Amino acid sequence: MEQVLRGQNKRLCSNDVPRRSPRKRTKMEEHESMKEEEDAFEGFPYPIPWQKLEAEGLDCDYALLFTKEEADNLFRQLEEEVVYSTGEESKVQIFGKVYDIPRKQATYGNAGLTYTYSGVKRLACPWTPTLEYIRNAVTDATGQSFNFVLINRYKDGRDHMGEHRDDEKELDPSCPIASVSLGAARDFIFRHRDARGKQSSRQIDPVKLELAHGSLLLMNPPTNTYWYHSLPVRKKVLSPRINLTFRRILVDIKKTIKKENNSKDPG
Ligand SMILES: O=C(O)CCC(=O)C(=O)O
Repeated sequence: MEQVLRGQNKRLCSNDVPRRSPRKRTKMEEHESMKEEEDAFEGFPYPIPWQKLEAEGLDCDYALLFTKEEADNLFRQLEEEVVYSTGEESKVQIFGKVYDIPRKQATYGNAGLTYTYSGVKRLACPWTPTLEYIRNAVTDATGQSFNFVLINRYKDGRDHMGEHRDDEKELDPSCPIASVSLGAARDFIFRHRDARGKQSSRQIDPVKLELAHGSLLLMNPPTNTYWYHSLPVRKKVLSPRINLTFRRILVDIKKTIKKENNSKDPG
């Protein structure tokens, strides 16, 4: 299960990725850092050292966005600020049957936005200061804007997420999905749509990576057309993890214009 990384051919592992460091650097470190910046993926406005992850129809970028200290603080702040769904909103519908989800979820974003997945419509709560801070850091690093975030909290390695694609019609298909991870490192697995199940039509190796504390994974188009992803159970993981997937929901332009016209003073 190997992934091809831009410019090198090595397995992606969270320890390989240099972090942004606030402490004073030695001359050698400065030199290394300048080299890293030169090697950084051109096209992203903030030159963090991205690693490319590619396979047939899969195009992802991975980097450590936050230092450990920053990531620890952000995790703590989110634990205070985020209010997770309860009742109907904390369930999913699969083939008409309603199930409790094996984790906690919350949705935040621009006013009035909704997102429907697994048969349940979710309304965005207003951005909190910490969510805005993280969203802005992701925008600085990628040049992409986001109007919505889905938050998943896994209390330990028993909480998980099954195989799925983020391919809902409401999502802007040209925008990557930006996944920020805080807390326990967890395995993340991509599986090609033609290589799922016993009756699969092709033999394509799954792509595995570990999502580290403070990391950012960009799932670029067309990844979510061809590849399913999951966060499997890992019983050895005893501590919590928060994952934030920043998305761009398509806003219905016609509805917005109609609303604006209706609210205009006729005089
Ligand atoms: O927690 C994760 O890393 C997975 C999140 C995910 O798959 C999703 O939000 O669609």
